[in-house]
Amino acid sequence: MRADIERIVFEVESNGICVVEDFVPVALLERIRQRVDELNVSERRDGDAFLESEGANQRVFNLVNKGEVFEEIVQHPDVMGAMNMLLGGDFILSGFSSNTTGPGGEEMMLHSDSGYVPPPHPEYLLSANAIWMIDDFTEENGGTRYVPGSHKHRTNPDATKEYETVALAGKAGSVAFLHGYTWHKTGANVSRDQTRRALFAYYVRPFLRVQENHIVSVREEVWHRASPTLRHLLGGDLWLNSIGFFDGPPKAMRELAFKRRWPAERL
Ligand SMILES: O=C(O)CCC(=O)C(=O)O
Repeated sequence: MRADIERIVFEVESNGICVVEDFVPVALLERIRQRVDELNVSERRDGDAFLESEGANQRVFNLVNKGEVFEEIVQHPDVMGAMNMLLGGDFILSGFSSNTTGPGGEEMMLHSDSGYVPPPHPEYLLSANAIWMIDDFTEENGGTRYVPGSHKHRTNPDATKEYETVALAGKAGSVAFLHGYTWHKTGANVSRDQTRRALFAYYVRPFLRVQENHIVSVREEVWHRASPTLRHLLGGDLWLNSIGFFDGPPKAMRELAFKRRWPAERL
């Protein structure tokens, strides 16, 4: 589907969140489910699993490195279109993880995805999340909860206070776009037998330090087949010709700078 990017941006900026239903075609949803399930099983089996709530909740990090379906969807054109408008025309991937909640899964600490930047946060947006709902999100199964209007505060929640949250409910196959200053958390999974699988594709302005160090942790095979968009998302490009050097600027740039500094007669 082609989403209405301007509506998404308007709602995220006004309400701190926008849910787009029927975003993910059924066949794609099945491929995502299958790979998330495989990873949940294999990381537990290999003793590598990141578990919370005594194993009721499970995260899988660095998804770009763990399945071609994730390489594909992290650069989904409609997500790119929305992020482009939200994040000032350029952005990179900070992290891409799944979070599966199971019965007994506890709620997370309330936070915003820009909480590590000293408040007050700038008026412009620093980060945004695309939440891929792989199962229905409900009040019972640990659907994400958020504080409506909190993105306007441009600061972090006070950990000593209680805030009223609402459940981000939505059908499997929806994608929710979350403003990077919206206070939110994983909900408690109080269901008897429901699992909630979700993906969190977290994008930031290109001058921020990223959560996952893709330059180091993404396999060469993935880099080799990456599209220009994916390479850019993984931090493989220079930003403003000055951020992201590898042993200084590329040779062509050095020569250019050298010529500028030393007029032709002195070369
Ligand atoms: O699992 C969820 O619903 C929320 C996860 C979250 O808040 C995060 O990854 O920052």
